[in-house]
Amino acid sequence: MSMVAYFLISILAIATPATYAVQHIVGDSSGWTNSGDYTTWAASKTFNVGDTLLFNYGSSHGVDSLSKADYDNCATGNAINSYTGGATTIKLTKPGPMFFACPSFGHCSLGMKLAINVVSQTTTTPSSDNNQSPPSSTTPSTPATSSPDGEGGSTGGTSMVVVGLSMILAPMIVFMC
Ligand SMILES: [Cu+2]
Repeated sequence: MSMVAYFLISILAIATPATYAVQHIVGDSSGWTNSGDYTTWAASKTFNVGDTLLFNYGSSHGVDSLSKADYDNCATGNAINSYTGGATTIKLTKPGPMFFACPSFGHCSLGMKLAINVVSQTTTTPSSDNNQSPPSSTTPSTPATSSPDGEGGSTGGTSMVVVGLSMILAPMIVFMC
């Protein structure tokens, strides 16, 4: 039973970092309103790739995904995406900045706008792979230069077989005696 528990805990410990995702409720319990301060709200959060944003709002509001320029100018006419319905979930699929505002007239100017920066939890993994690539590309040249020693390698292999056989045979001889 304890082995099973240990096994399950081991799996969880391995699986958890990969599947760990947070749902950020914009504005927390206050939701997405024209009296919120989303700069302060976002400043206290870390937004990772794989996390989600949940906007909860009343029927007089909406959520537009905007470019930075349109966000800065509260110009919601060119929205990348527009969402309505009172509960909008947006998955953070890639690292980088994201900008949102309410398209209702005047709401963005009142502060109903949100800018976040999405960061990748796996940023260090690709760079370490890149670090490993150059050594692996130089590795094939090493056997190429040592190929003239191939005969020495084969005799080494033969002696290894002899050693291996003697290691098997010696106990057999001892056993038979
Ligand atoms: Cu609004």
